[in-house]
Amino acid sequence: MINRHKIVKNKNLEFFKTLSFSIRPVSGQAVKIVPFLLLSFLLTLGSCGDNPKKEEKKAIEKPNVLFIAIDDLNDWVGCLNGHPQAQTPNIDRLAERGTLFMNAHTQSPLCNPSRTSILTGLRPSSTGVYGLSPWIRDVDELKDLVTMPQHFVKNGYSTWSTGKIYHGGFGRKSTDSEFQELGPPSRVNKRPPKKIIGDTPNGNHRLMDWGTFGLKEEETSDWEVASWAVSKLGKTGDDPFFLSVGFFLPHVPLYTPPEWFDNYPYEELQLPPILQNDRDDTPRSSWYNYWRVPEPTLTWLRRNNQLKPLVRSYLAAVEFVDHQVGRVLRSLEENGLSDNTIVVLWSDHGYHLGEKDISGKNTLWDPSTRVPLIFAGPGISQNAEYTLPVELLDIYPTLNELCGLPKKPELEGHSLAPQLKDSNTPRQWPAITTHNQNNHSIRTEDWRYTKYVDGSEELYHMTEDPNEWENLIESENGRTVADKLSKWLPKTNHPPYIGNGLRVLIYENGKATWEGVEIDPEEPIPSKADYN
Ligand SMILES: [Ca+2]
Ligand SMILES: [Ca+2]
Repeated sequence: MINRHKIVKNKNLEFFKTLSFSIRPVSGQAVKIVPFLLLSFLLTLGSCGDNPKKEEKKAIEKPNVLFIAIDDLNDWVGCLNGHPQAQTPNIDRLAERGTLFMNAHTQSPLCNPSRTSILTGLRPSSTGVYGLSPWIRDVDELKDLVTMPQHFVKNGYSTWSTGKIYHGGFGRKSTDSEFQELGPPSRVNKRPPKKIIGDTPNGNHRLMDWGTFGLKEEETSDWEVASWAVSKLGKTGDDPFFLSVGFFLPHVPLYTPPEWFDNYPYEELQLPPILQNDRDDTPRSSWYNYWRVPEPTLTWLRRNNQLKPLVRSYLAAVEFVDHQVGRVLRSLEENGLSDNTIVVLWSDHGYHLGEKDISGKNTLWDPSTRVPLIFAGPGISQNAEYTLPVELLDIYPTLNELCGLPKKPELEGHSLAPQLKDSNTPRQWPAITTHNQNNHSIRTEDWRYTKYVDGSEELYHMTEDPNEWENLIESENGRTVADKLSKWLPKTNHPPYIGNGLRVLIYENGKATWEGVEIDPEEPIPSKADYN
């Protein structure tokens, strides 16, 4: 069993981590798409899935799907042991009545590319979607992809969605056809009169805030989202349904009602494991995907006494969102739907709260890549844990198989149905996380091997060093292990779409360009920059 924090009870170590944020407002200007290679195989996706006739559909017993997404939730979940104080009784209960993946990883440590990958079933390196844009329907090469909910509609399901499923407002325009019915979106309903933590680096982003003020549960967006889902579950109709419910917390700003902070008094608060000078053995290019981001570095958090408030606010937000998940799961139960509904719960990526000198995401280490993934429902083993690496990319083919939908061979993940039946079933693939073009990380049970676009590398022994503190690439056997793992590096490295450029790294001729601005080779790394 993986337990990054268990090993780290050494008193000399500092504990922490940071929150995650992933949505930046998309600028008003139209997204400019630069068409690159035409992947004709992607276009063939549009022709898949015949609509079964009504009578045939009734003859096939199809389970419903409750698809629960949580934004920026790392492994600080009770059943994942990511933080000793994390309290998530409802998610833990769901894990007990299903199969919990202890080693699930995102395909990209950022909202838009991760969600695009989950919902299209394709890797970021295959689609070229790496940044906070584009929306797939704005790209000629991708606009005809049949996403997971569309595949369900084609096969007789009613599809409803509320909250954040695609990134930002993607898929929610009246002209979009991602879902048949939409509930309330995710948003920040109520803010304090001014930011609680004061000005933050790199533009004082308004989402970059946390803490408590007079906020009531009913005033939060996640409460609205859960309430809409609860009401839908009370009137589901005859067709099988695919209901997606996307929660926003623990994405920043971490605003939850004051009572949710009670379980985490400062005197007892445990910080995550942090090693002084941990980044000394990581390459400069490991910073390139985190060059000028609104999420504060550890340096800033310490200087401004914000590390503890951040950890506390994150834990409170995790417990709050768990409570909303519980409301939805209770409604499923009360409406007699639990026995015929596959529940899948996932987060789009993790979040650092101080580890590796940063807060936020955008990295290729476990705090950014490891996520909760739970399946429960008919035919799924109960109280089971699966320990080998799996990918969020696997959700689409898994649901296809569990619901008896036509296979889509072009999907790049692998169905987890055999592992859901028997959690001892082996699996031969590692989990692969990509951030921007040609930065990949390969995660096996024992190892993490990362290769950045400039050729620099990292290697960690995950079972002996779960905090990824010692880069073994220069060690005696490091080369041999790395060479063996490098066979998994994706061969396709689709160029990025420029779009609004947010969180897009371009690397050409030895020069790195972050969000359209070239990185000066002399510029200090973010944790040592003046603004921090
Ligand atoms: Ca996210
Ligand atoms: Ca280190």
